Amino acid sequence: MIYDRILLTGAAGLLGTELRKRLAPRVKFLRSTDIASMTDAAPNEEQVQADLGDLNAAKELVRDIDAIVHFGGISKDADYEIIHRVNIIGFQSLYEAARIAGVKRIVFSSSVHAIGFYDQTQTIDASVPTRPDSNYGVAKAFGENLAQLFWDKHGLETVSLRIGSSEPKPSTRRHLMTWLSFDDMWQLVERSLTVPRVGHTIVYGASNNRASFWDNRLAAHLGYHPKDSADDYTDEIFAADPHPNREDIVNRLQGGMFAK
Ligand code: 15L
Repeated sequence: MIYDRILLTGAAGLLGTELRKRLAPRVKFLRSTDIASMTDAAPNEEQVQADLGDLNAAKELVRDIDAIVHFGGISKDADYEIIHRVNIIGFQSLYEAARIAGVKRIVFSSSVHAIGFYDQTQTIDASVPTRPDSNYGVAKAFGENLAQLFWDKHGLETVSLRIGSSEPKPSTRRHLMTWLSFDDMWQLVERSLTVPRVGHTIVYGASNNRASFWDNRLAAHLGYHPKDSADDYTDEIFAADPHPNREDIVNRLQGGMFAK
């Protein structure tokens, strides 16, 4: 990796916990932050409990930081007021604080839900217009746009990871297309912090699943080569759901449930 001092937001979450374990041994200094408390700090890790919605808190968090791995915020759909405070205002505060502090790069956990209204039969790349499926998806699309603005206007680089379903294992028909293993999720973050120049790159976050509705050729410069595959779980998933209703939005749209 080309950065020594990393801020990880959302560090107490499901993916944040995976990232803390993997980032700490590979960097000089890791500052992990979350609104929830954390334990078991690594020797080179500082843990800070903070609310991302506050610009002053964000300014403290980014002090002496080279790159940010931003996995913080609300991770499900919610009322617009909540999403607005945390995922929009909080996001903007973090970028503004990062710009002022001279942070070089941000790896942003965007989501399938920024494009969730595309049909599962369509193959899309990163150049298609966003089609959010929820308040949560609107905030992710906002985040990608803000990242683009900060690159164009201020030279602050971002890799926006449009993460599908990053879970210990795939468990639904949709996951056969959207699943992203934790190892592949880590590979995406590691590549995003290693490649010398990314500008603002949008990449789809899925493992090497045979069924896929995403084309990552526009992000080929990241050198992301997923190793895992949801295909290994096909029998299990078909047995649990032998006759999916094709009319149901969950089985029709890329965003699944969030589009309901
Ligand atoms: C997401 O963006 C959510 O954070 C996660 O909890 C899953 O629901 C995932 O999308 C998904 O759509 O599978």
